[in-house]
Order: sequence, then structure tokens, then C-alpha cells
Amino acid sequence: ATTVSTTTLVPPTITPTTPPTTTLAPTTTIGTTSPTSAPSPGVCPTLPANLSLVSNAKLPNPFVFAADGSAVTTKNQWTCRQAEISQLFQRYELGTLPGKPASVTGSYSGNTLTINVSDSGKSISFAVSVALPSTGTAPFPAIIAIGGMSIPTPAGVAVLTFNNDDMAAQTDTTSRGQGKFYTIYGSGHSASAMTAWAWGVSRIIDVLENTPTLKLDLTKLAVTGCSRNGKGALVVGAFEPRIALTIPQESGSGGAGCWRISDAMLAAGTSTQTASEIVGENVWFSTNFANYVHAVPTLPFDHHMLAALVAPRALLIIDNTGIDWLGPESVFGCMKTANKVWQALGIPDHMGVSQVGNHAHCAFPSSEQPDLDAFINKFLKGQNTNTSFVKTDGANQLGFVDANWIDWTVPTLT
Ligand code: MCU
Repeated sequence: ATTVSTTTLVPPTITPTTPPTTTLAPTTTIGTTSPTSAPSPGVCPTLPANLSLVSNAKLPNPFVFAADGSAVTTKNQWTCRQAEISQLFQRYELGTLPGKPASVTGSYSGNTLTINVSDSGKSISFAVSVALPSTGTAPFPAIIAIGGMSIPTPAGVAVLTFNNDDMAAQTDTTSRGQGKFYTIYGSGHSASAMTAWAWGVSRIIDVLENTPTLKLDLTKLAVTGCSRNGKGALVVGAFEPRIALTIPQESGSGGAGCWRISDAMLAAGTSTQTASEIVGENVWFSTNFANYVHAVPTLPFDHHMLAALVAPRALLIIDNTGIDWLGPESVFGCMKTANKVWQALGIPDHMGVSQVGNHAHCAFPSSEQPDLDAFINKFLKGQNTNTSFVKTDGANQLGFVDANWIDWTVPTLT
């Protein structure tokens, strides 16, 4: 059925676009940490410090190394390619993700997990609230909620609420460099707010690994968040391999949407959020990204490849067909394309898309409950469920046609 929603996100005032002072700016220094994977040194092609960017109007091929143009044909090469993609996102869009700091300690008391971090003479402390389930048996699976839960809490699952705004503020563009992350690393650090959140979630898990009194199953951790915090949930899942299941909800442009498709939607007359708009709204992306928002086709990635950093771990995209600002066609097309990476790995059912309209932004519709349950039950509770779906209730797949966006084929990685 087609869906028409009367609910619309009000787009913020569109700031006039100013041409970038530097196009294809030289690269920033990239952290040596490759959190998604740790391939042996010398095995992977080396990404040049100054990559020459080539314009590509289609969604870039996840299965070719940017470093040397060679094809990804094996699962081991894919691990290398993920490390490369992680570096590319840090370099051009998200800023550098620091590795584990010198000291991370914590304690658990009265449903509060306290995390203390120090490095290079700077210290911070932050609190995570813990809600243990009233049913089920310890050790419990757990969901880390970025800014709070916006999906129904599954039975038998603990919820850890991460105050992401405290780690890196996201009020508007004046939030740049504000928050506890920047107390440690300095207000001029290149990490965007979302990268800082990913770093914060990693520190939570560092502490959980050393807090046996809090009986959680650390092999069954999920992350979720809605809207801007859904963008954050995707970035956390992309950068933190200890997360088993990633559930971004209505993350829109800059999350599950692809920059290229959102630009095409706007060009075709839909009032949707694009890269050039988003950098004038908030600090979710690095300052360097502003150099590319008027040259989106030159980016050596799009967000199908951000999602691909999650593979082979599980990813469920919960989305809304009815709000143009979120870019429903962009999200559906981008994530349908991302699923091809799980196809290449032989596990297409470890990544699903459920897009349903006729509800307010971040109001989880009951019709999506079976889709959510299928992923929770399989990946947090070890049950055998059917998670094979990449679906929208929008008519005609919202007009997304693979051939318009994809000029590569899906290998079977050996
Ligand atoms: C979908 O996430 C954002 C969107 O990117 C912004 O343009 C809008 O202002 O706010 C959305 C949001 O976070 O809503 C709660």
C-alpha cells in the first residue's frame, strides 16, 4: 500500500550555500586505530595520504580498494577494505576516532554505571543509567540507547541509556568542540559529535568488560537511537565491533540515507535534507566534510558503505516512508544497496530494512513489531527467526531503481 503521512519534519531554515574555500582538500591525519577490524600490517593495500578523488555519480563500489583499484574477492580482503572504508569516513566525513585511552575505569552502583577516563593529564567521568529487565535470566542481553530508547524495550533485555549530548553537544553549529570528549582531546579535535559518541560507547563497553557485578552478556549488545541519535547509532555500530546488533531508527540523511540519492531527490523537487544543508545545521560531521558537500560525487564512499562497516554483524534499519525531510527513497535505496555486502558474505538475512509510513517521527508503529522482534530474538536471544526482509510500504520501491545507482556486481567472497 502507498502511504501518505500528514506528519512532516519541519526543515530548519536552509542556510544559503557558500562554495567551499578548498575543494578536494588535502587529507587530515588519520588515527592509526582501525576499530572495525584489525588486519595484519602489510597485508592490506595502503591508502595513500593524498588520494586523488574521482567523480562518480553512482553509489561507489564497496568491493574495490580505493588504495590501488584492486578487487575484493575474499573475506579477508573485505576485512582490509572495511579498515580502508573506516579510514575514508574518518578522513572525509566524521573526523578521527581515537583508540582506547591510557586509563578507563568504572564502577556500578544503584543502577548507575560510572565511567572514568584519563589520558595525557586530562580526566572525565560520565554516568550511564542501567535498567535491568524484570524477566529473563542473567547474564542479560543489553541495548545501549543513544539519548534514550525510542523502540519498545524487549522483554528480558537490559537498557543502558547513554547521554550522548554530555559527551559531545549537538544543539547547533555552536556546539563544535563542546562536551566531555573534547575535555580529554581538546576543543579543536577533528572528531565530529557522532565520532565522539562512538568513542564514548566504546568506553562504556571497556568498563562493562571489567564489571562482573553487572551481569550482562557482552556478546549480545545492541545499539539504537532515533533521528539524529539514529545517525549516531549507525556510526557507533560501524566503529565498534563489540556491538552485535545495530538498530538505527528514522536516521534520515546523514544516517541510513545516501548523500547522492538525497541530492537527486532535492534536485527533483522533494524537500529533503542534503549534505550541503546538514553541515549548516549541526556538528554531526567533521569540519572537513564541509569541503565536500558541494562535490558529493567526489566522495569515495556513500552511506551504503558506512552501513557496510557493520557487516558481518547484524543491522536492522527501522525507517519511516512518510517524511520527505528524512529522504525515504534515499534511505531505502541506500540500505537496499548496503544489503549487497551481506549478500556477498553469504548472510543477507543479517541485515534488514523495515520502512513504514503513517506515523509521527520516532513513534514506533506496532506494525513493525514483528520485524524488530525477529532481529532481537535472533541476535540478542539466539533464537531461529526469519530476518530476511528489505522492504518499504512505499509504492514502486519509492522509485528507487538499482540500475540508476549501481554499476558494479556483487561478488561471492570466499
Ligand atoms: C533526522 O534527524 C534530524 C534531522 O537530520 C534534522 O534536520 C532535524 O532538524 O532533526 C532531526 C531530529 O533529530 O529530530 C529529532
